[in-house]
Amino acid sequence: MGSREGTADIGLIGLAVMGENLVLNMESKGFVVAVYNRTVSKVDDFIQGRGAGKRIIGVKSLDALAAALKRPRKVMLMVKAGQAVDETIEQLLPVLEPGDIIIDGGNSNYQDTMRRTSYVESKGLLYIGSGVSGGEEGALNGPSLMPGGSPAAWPLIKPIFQAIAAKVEGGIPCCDWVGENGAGHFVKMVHNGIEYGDMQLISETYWLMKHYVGMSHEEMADVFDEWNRTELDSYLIEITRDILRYKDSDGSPLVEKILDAAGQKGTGKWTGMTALDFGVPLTLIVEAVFARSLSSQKEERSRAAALFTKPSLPREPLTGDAGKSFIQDLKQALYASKIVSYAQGYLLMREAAKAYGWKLNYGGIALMWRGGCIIRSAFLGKIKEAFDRNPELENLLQDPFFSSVVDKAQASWRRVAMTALQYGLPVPALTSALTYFDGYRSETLPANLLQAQRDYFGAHTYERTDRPRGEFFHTNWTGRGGSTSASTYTV
Ligand code: NBP
Repeated sequence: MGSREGTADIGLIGLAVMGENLVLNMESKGFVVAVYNRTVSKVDDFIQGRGAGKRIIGVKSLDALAAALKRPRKVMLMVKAGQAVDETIEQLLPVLEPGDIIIDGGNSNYQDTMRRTSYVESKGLLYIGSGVSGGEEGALNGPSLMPGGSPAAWPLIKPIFQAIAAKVEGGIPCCDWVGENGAGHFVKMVHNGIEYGDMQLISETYWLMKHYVGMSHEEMADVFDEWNRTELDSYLIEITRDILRYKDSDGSPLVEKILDAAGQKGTGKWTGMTALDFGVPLTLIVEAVFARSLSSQKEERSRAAALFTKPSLPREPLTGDAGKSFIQDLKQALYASKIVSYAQGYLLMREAAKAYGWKLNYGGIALMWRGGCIIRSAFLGKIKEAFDRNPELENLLQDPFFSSVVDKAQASWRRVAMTALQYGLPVPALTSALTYFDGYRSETLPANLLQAQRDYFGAHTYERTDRPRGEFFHTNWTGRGGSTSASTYTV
């Protein structure tokens, strides 16, 4: 390790699609970037290609990378999530010094980030695990960045991170400190789960427009275009409009030629698994993950389709006032379901924050997602306002703005759900959101019977409505069992 300090503001390892674009973004904001890639030929390719003539220093070893950087060194990893991150950290530790910062910008599991933060800190260095959202285009022009990890590292990376992040009204960067250790990657995971939910909701809306209302692709695109100029203004609505307008070479809509078998990379599943671990009813996102799983069983669905009678759909398209009024209902149903999805996502973050001692800034998170990322939307501004009104907000559904929107949407939402159920059109996200809402707004639920069943077969005990909470009772239901109860515990 040489004692002379280098000139680069930051180093980046991993010149694949995300890494390359982030480097170009950093350079365009005036930072000098040193770049390294495991397959070193890619360094030359980049320096001679997209990086030519820019303040980018290509290096062929990690020693050279360390020597190229100003102190404290900041090294950002944009390598494949998983083992590649651990391996790269191991190789970096001997060439870095205490006080230097390792940043992982990949889609890492938040628990890995928690482990890596304490490991890297135990070596005297600082660690950041940051969610980076917005894909290739976001990386180049301004992603949403969600950094967490060692708090002492934040002031040191903040100027670079906030300079390269997307900006919303008033130049506010879509990047702020999220919290300690794995908080940044946790919030990114929830973002991805919400993305699954939003995409599924929009797809279900399209399905009803197509099969129940009988709309053409141009008509559907026009509706999404109109919605995009209202409270539903969002990137995903916008691209849905463009996708519906897109024609294949034969002039027909390309979307209808795309196989209805959805892929997934696992971040929605992680969100669902985490919700199960925390006991948070994240019903909409989990339904969205399962909807992808069911869609991917294409061949089996084809066999099942031949077995059952199909409910018959209206023969004629729903035109005139009936059509217009159903589209209005759909808009309300989509909006209300989306509110439920975000409410559930925020509940998950709240539970995790409690468990891990993170002080999450919920309004700030909405702002980080407001621009740059896939779920960017005007709606997130409303979430920010809700947390500004009440930073301790228990559930978004309790905010006066959101509760009034959902209350007004109820009748439409129910009409849409009933129509879908009547005609056998599967809309799991829309209906699960409504079912969650009905459960949430019900002071009483049939869990009294469920508790009786548990006590009947397992002596699991129950609390009584006529006694204070926390007192547990067991009944000898059959007269055969004893009076010993099982210990109570909650999972
Ligand atoms: P990939 O996820 O495809 O990873 C490719 C990079 O990882 C290459 O630079 C490769 O080097 C390097 N790498 C691998 Br693979 N194994 C390595 C190892 N053991 N040691 C060192 N380097 C290794 O790239 P990406 O799509 O640019 O994504 C980078 C990260 O950003 C991922 O975590 C991804 O999930 C996340 N992300 C991606 C997107 C997106 O839209 N693509 C969006 C947001 C976040 P090589 O050239 O030598 O093989």
